[in-house]
Amino acid sequence: MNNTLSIFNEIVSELLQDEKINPVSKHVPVDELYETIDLSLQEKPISETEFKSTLKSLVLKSPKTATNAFFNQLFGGRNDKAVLGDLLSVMLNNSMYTYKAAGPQIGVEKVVIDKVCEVIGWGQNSNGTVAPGGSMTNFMAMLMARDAKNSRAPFEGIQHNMIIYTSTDSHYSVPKNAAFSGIGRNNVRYISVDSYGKINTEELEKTIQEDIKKGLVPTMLNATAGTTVLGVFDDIIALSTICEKYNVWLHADGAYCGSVIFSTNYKFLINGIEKVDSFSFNAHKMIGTPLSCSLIVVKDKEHLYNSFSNDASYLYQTDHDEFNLGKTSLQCGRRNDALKFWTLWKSVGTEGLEKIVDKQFELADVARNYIKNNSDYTLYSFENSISVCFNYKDIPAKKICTLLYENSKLLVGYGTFGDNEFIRLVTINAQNKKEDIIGFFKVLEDFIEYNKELF
Ligand code: ABU
Repeated sequence: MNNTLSIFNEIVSELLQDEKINPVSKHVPVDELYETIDLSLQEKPISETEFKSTLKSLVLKSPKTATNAFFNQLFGGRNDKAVLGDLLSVMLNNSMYTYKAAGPQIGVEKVVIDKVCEVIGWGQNSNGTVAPGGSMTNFMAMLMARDAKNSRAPFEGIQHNMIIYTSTDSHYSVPKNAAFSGIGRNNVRYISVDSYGKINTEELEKTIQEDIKKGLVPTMLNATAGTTVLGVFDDIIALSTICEKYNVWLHADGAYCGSVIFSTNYKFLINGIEKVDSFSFNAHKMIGTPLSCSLIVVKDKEHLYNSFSNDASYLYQTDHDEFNLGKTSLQCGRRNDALKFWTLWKSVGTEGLEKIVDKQFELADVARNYIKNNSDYTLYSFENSISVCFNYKDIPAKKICTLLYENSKLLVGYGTFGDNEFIRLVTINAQNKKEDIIGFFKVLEDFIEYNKELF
């Protein structure tokens, strides 16, 4: 193992050096992938030297997500204390279903979940768990909503036409989860959004009333705290009033921006979060832990047991079920994804998490101001969002993003809102500085200036 760890250190040192010189890995076109890196598997073992050199090649040619040139998705950067926690979780290889198999690691997850519930303002009756990503925590919410509506559903299957409500700008996991849960994709109602991208509450209420008249069963509303494109927050307080009135489970999908709960300045964006039935957020997004670390918390922990607990005499062989986390999780075998969040939180404190969140909004302000002060740009997104959406010189966004990628300059994506397609710059890497954001625009402008023939 020590020898292998020294290979790990050697490769990682080289990667860290390389990231400084080449913040974007050279683009490997799909049709050249297998010629560029030897990924083949063969019958016989290979030498240590060949093994190491292949691994290095693989690592150095993979997209770099921790540098100041990665803005493509809703994560980025590298937090050393969180990486340490994740590496230790791999080394320990505990499985989180029982206290017997994970011991103090169970305490780590429980402390993280309890602290999140405390930050929300919930008491002892709340609880939560960790799952491999926002799609999965949203799925857990839908299953709990289904079972809360009809406690026979987990035993007999869906008996009624249950209906799910979500906005047109919500995450794509909602229809997938409706299919997985047996509720069905056709039973998802997509409610339109206003000019800022927030779900229309009047249309929502009207749709619920129409469904009730048809004898359908309104079951869950999926609210969004940070839509994937514009980074907009639905109005939780208004939605909670509607959900209470019609007995609809309210889930807040905060995968992208739910971490604003840690910020005194920005938690107003999810005012009323204590009123929801369930809330999920990804620490691997705004908090900056390595992938993946998605948390779901519920106001009433009974729902977790009702939907996810199952006896298994070969597994649960000790008492104290509160510490046998398999009773409340989606998976059976499950790594400790809470440890990376805990190591970070332990080292920087809640104040440190607040700084991480606030920095992203500061960087977004830098980007928005740059755009507003330069007439070559058009801005499409709004204040209090870490998604900065824009076009440059009316050049199609897709064309700019694709050429920047293929020429190994920057990784950034594009999105749409209404009839507009634009570049989406996500300032989620709190390790970036103001200069990195200005640098992003300079790289983009220079690339277009010196490659006019491509545009
Ligand atoms: N849930 C991941 C969303 C990815 C993206 O919008 O970039």
